[in-house]
Amino acid sequence: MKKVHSGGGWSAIAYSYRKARESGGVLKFWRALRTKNTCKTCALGMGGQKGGMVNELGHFPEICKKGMQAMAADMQDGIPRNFWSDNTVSELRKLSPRELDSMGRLVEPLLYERNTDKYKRIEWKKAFDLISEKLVKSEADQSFWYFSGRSSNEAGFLLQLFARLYGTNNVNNCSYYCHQASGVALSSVIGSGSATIVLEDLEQADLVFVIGANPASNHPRLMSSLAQIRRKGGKVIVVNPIRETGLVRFKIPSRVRSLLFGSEIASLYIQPNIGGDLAFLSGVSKRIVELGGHDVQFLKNHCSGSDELLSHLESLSWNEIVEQSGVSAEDIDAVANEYMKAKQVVFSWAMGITHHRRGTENVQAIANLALLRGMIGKEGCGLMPIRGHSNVQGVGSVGVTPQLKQAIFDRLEKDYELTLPRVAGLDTMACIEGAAAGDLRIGFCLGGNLFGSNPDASFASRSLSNLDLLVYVSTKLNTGHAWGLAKQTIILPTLVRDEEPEPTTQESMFNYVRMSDGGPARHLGPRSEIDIIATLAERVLGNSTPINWTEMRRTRNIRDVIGRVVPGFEAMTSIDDSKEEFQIGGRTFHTPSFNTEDGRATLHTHSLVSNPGLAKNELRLMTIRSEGQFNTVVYEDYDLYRGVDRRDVILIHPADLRDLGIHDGDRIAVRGPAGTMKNIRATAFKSIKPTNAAMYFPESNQILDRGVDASSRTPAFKGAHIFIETDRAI
Ligand SMILES: Nc1nc2c(c(=O)[nH]1)N[C@H]1C(S)=C(S)[C@@H](COP(=O)(O)OP(=O)(O)OC[C@H]3O[C@@H](n4cnc5c(=O)[nH]c(N)nc54)[C@H](O)[C@@H]3O)O[C@H]1N2
Ligand SMILES: Nc1nc2c(c(=O)[nH]1)N[C@H]1C(S)=C(S)[C@@H](COP(=O)(O)OP(=O)(O)OC[C@H]3O[C@@H](n4cnc5c(=O)[nH]c(N)nc54)[C@H](O)[C@@H]3O)O[C@H]1N2
Ligand SMILES: [Mo]
Repeated sequence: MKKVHSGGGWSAIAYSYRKARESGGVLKFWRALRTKNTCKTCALGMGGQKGGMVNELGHFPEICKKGMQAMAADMQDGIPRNFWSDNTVSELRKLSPRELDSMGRLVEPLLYERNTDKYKRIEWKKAFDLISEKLVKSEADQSFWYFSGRSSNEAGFLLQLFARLYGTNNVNNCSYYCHQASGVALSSVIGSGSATIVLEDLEQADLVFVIGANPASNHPRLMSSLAQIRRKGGKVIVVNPIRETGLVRFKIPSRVRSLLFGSEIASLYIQPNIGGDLAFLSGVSKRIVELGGHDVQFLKNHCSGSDELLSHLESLSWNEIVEQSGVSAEDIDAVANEYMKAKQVVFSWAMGITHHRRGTENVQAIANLALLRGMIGKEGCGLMPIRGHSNVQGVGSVGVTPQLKQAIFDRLEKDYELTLPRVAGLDTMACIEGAAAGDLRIGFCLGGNLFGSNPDASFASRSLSNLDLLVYVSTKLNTGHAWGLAKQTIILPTLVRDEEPEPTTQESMFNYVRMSDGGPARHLGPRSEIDIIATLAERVLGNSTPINWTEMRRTRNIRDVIGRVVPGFEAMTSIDDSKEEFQIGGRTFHTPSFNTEDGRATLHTHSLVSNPGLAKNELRLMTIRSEGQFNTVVYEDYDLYRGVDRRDVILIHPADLRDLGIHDGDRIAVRGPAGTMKNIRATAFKSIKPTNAAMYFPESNQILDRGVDASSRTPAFKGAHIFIETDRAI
């Protein structure tokens, strides 16, 4: 497949046009995109009350191919009735993630029972009967509740409240496999777990670091901000083991000049080894201090731990830094010099930083670098984790975490006279391990693909198969519905955001809360998430609990409770009348006074543990997203920007192929810590740093082990070591 020379551009536009035609006509598609609903894909956020494809600063059109892909997929026909009688689960298992998604929308409740090997269609009433009877008979702490980040604040809040009043804190969301390390690290530094900036700050910056993230594919609208910064003479430093085409050059579809000629993105492109960031970031910090570029006054007035950090940096040896990061001392010096020249600096990062055993420390090291020059707590600079799902931050804010924030807990107990459980709840990995150990019997998944998002796929499948009952509230089929099956598995079909009968709200990664109007359902059959949750709660708990679940069917009533109990969400109580979207208070810092007890930011020191080097045939492996997928949902098999036209590949530098004695296109086996994948196509990829390799998530999850970052419990999806085996290829 021919590799394109820039991201975005005409190919993105032509693609969008094709998707529009497929989904029933360009006009119909355009109208769907322009409704007052929040974009369904990434957490950069757009749409809502300002209209579809509009950002919080009012810019239009904000074009994103991902949003279009998601919309077109939701506009598919329903899965035909005879599909379920014609196909067994064994047959579903033969389908790829792309094939499963393109079967269409789920429109009827389905029941799978292990002895049958088939899903059968059931009535809603039967589904609710089965689930509520099982819940009533079981121990609450033998259940767990997993949430993806697509659902609304209202659905997230209501379901976690139901789970807790039912009696368990085993409540968690996909963030535990995503940005949890960022949340834990940021809280340890500034006492608040999300971005410290708003979109306007980003656009004012004169230097932006993009570390371990590929926004050209995964957050395309961020590219217009980066291009804009470059156009005004600012700089962008990219840190990534892969030279990603779209981070080198990107054609912004909504800007004529950029569309014709392309915009340069990276002014400096640093390629560390996978997992080399901690050493690299420590190296840049060390160099800043050597050059006297640190802000002594800021450290003295606004930070704790600076003496320890400065002496620790001094003690690090340059040999160690260079060897462990894979970045030369000259390159580190160049980065330090750029940083010292800049006045307003934003640090952004994503999964290349968090998906490691030292993910939390990686994020703390980014914060150290920022604090050394006083780049948190003033306009135009700060920290920006580039978050995943469109409402992953929102569900976390409103309480979808094992432990509720103390303020939410207290207000629910005092103001609403509720008694909430006190036993510590389980995070996502603990739920999978708990199910495997037989401690958990029931699972309930509000969206997502819990099976597909797990490392060590065969363990995940075995673990879920131990459950008596697993409920999926889903919009479309995914691999979880074929491989993540309990003794009884029920799929409840649900409406997507722009089909909700009542308004809902979502929170972007800039802590901005938007409101979606919802809209007409495209299919008869699916029910709204709120309706499903309220019905179950009514049946299991009844309206005698202090919460009246029947009233909670009105999303406005849920917003009222959220506004009263969740700190920073006060404006929720009036949003139905005012329609005013809002910035959550107390999270963005334009003065250096932080949410910690003493108002100071904390610097952390990190030891560099020397790594043993690579054995023969051994490479470092990262698992990544292609341009044509959204997590476990694959829309296209090709990866346009990387020039790869299939997914059963491992991307390896040509120099490594030579050392391994193999050729581009050869079939090999890849042995990882939890398994071996055979019949993988070795693919020459000169954009990756030698000794590093990449495979696609979720297919490669079968070879990854369950190792997690100790502080945040985020799996090391990008921290595996693998062996290339040529003798067991097929
Ligand atoms: N189109 C699309 N958009 C998405 C998603 C999607 O699947 N598809 N998913 C959404 C979600 S939930 C998320 S969390 C985000 C994910 O967004 P990203 O984090 O951007 O996605 P990834 O592909 O997992 O990895 C990003 C980059 O990390 C680099 N990388 C890997 N290991 C390392 C390392 O050790 N160090 C450094 N410096 N870099 C490394 C890879 O080369 C890759 O370019 O995107 C969201 N948006
Ligand atoms: N190896 C490896 N593994 C990874 C990663 C990696 O980079 N490498 N990334 C990790 C990350 S960052 C994440 S976030 C997780 C992804 O974790 P998840 O969020 O669990 O997975 P998704 O694939 O996004 O879930 C897709 C499904 O959500 C359902 N859905 C879509 N819209 C809606 C809706 O509006 N409501 C409801 N109820 N359901 C809906 C559809 O049925 C769809 O099939 O995977 C993690 N796993
Ligand atoms: Mo994510």
